[in-house]
Amino acid sequence: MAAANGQGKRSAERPAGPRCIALVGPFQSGKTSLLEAILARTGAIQRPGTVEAGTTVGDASKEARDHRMSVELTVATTTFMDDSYTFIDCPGSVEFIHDMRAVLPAVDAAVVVCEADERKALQLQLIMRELEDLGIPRFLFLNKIDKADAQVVEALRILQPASRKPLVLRQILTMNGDIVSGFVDLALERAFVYREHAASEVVPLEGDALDREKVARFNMLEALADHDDELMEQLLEDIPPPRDKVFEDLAAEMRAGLVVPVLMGSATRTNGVLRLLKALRHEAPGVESTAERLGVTGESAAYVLKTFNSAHAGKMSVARVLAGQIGDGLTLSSPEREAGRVSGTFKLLGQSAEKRGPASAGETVGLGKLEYAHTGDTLSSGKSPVAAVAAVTPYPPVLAVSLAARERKDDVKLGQALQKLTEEDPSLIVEHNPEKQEVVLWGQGEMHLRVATERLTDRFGVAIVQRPPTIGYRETIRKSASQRGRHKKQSGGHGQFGDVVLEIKPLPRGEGFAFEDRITGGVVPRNYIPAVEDGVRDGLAHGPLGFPVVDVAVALVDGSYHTVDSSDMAFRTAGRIGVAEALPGCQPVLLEPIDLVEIACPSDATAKMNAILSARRGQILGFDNRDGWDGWDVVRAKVPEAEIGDLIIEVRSATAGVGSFTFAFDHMAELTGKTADHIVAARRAA
Ligand SMILES: Nc1nc2c(ncn2[C@@H]2O[C@H](COP(=O)(O)OP(=O)(O)OP(=O)(O)O)[C@@H](O)[C@H]2O)c(=O)[nH]1
Ligand SMILES: [Mg+2]
Repeated sequence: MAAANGQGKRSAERPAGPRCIALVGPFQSGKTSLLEAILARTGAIQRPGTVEAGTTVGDASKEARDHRMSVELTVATTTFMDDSYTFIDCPGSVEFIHDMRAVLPAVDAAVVVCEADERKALQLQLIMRELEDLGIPRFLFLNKIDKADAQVVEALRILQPASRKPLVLRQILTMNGDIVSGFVDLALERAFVYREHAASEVVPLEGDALDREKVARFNMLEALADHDDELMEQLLEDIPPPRDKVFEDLAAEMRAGLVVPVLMGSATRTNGVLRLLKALRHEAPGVESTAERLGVTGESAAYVLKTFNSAHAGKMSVARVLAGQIGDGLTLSSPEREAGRVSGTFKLLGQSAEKRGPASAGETVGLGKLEYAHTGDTLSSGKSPVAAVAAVTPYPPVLAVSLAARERKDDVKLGQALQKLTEEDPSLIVEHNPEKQEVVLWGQGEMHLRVATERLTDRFGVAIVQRPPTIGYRETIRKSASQRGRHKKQSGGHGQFGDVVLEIKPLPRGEGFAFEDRITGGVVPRNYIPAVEDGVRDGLAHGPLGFPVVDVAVALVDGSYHTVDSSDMAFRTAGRIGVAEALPGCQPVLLEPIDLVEIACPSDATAKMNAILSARRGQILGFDNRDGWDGWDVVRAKVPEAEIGDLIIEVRSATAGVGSFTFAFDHMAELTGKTADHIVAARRAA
């Protein structure tokens, strides 16, 4: 990984070739607006659209427009000063974070778009950690400076705790009264005034701005000198370092992930965008470094960072070529499977896809019709597939909804649509539950599921009905009983006769079901006994409270038979009748599933989590420091499954959106009183 040693590569040379840059950052920080500004500035579009008017290249889907937020990533390739750049605008909402996580391994660098907003600092921390852990070089772009009332120094105080590496200011702002009017570039030592939607204009650096520049520049150089002894000496001896050396250090230390340069501007006014592009041009690493970071082997390799299914164009795999050349007609394989034959190579600009020739190392393109390719695959065209360069597992889902097609005839269509949705977004999971006869869609939160269900209707034309998923209640008994079950029917010729005596008793929790044959003297012939057991199981499938009965032992102790009229069927019926008649007298009691829940949250929210869990009948087990996460805790509790349903909504709202949890079935527990009565009554009514 590149992060360890910044002293190694000191080359300030500009890497040649196409780049792939992720735009990431907290919710609503202005990533999609920044992409728009970049595309306008580089001439890929005539003039920038706005998120408000729904005219941006990003967020072009109906769902994104409706909700005014990114609900999936946008890929856009443009050219800046003769180099090709593909920008990937990632959604900021934690519910859609998988799109970002799947992209990160393949990018050369990330631009973290953020605001000087204390409330978003934790979200920023989560994103910075992903980048730090993967060793992705990163810039911070402090956005919305047109409305910031705080000074940049103040902004740094808010933002620094989110990063484990020092944030290094590259610019300071100049003001005209209360309004930001321009900036000073600390590396160039040059002052600029902003012009809306146009390149900034150079102005003399003088007066108060010059004084502030001196201080800020010294701070920047000091941060760089921490990794460069020569620069440190120059600073100590008051020798002004040569400009080239400063740029060289900025580039080398950024590429090595030792520092995080902070640039600033306003996406909606296209301010600071050219500076950002120039920094990317000179400082962001190229595909060679990225391939090295990923340990790419082999002559051709491409990483699939997203999969789209569009109604007209079919399946499209967005891939970054990491080595070699990839284009039409090539058959690609991952280590697991053959992915298919490329049919169409496309340059992407949001929803528009333009056919083009083969793509070479560094380029990010759409590849058509790779039927068996998945997001996250490492594909290659050689005889033996190259090893996977990354494995991105989605976070476990936290919220579920039970779905059905409104009309039976759409059942198959619903299944196909769900398959397409999960192919595009592996953080959605479909669970078929035969016992409850329902299809359950699991996702990362309310909006995530909402967008998925909207797509089922809007994109795939399946009208659906939704309800909360069924909870797996059971029932058991507290008392033993002995019961005769008799089935006798005399209708015309052949009759039916089965007669059994059953002893039913409770078993310890979790033991399920046991059947015992205690027949002596052949009063029930051996060959009918399996049928009796089947009948007993039939009887236990629906207990007196309406749920499957568990943790019971049933013994067949006596009975009788008829040489002509007895049959498997008759004995099965007798077994069922015996159980059904016995259970109401055995003090049936409801059992509910209890899960072990672990909430990860910032420590100052731990007390709130305890309160939330207690209010949900949770039994708090305690809390610990979260391993490797300063200032975070993990709270553990045993919580009824019925109370976990919308837990994520409360957890997020109490943690500025950053809290999360995992859960796993732990045990079944008896439930009595009003809550139990309600559940039984609801079951009867259904
Ligand atoms: N004043 C001001 N508003 C901005 C700026 N950049 C973005 N916005 C506004 O911030 C809101 C969110 O902008 P987006 O570009 O959608 O932000 P985003 O980061 O893509 O949002 P998500 O992808 O949903 O996380 C919109 O209302 C934008 O108009 C800026 O520089 N200045
Ligand atoms: Mg966006």
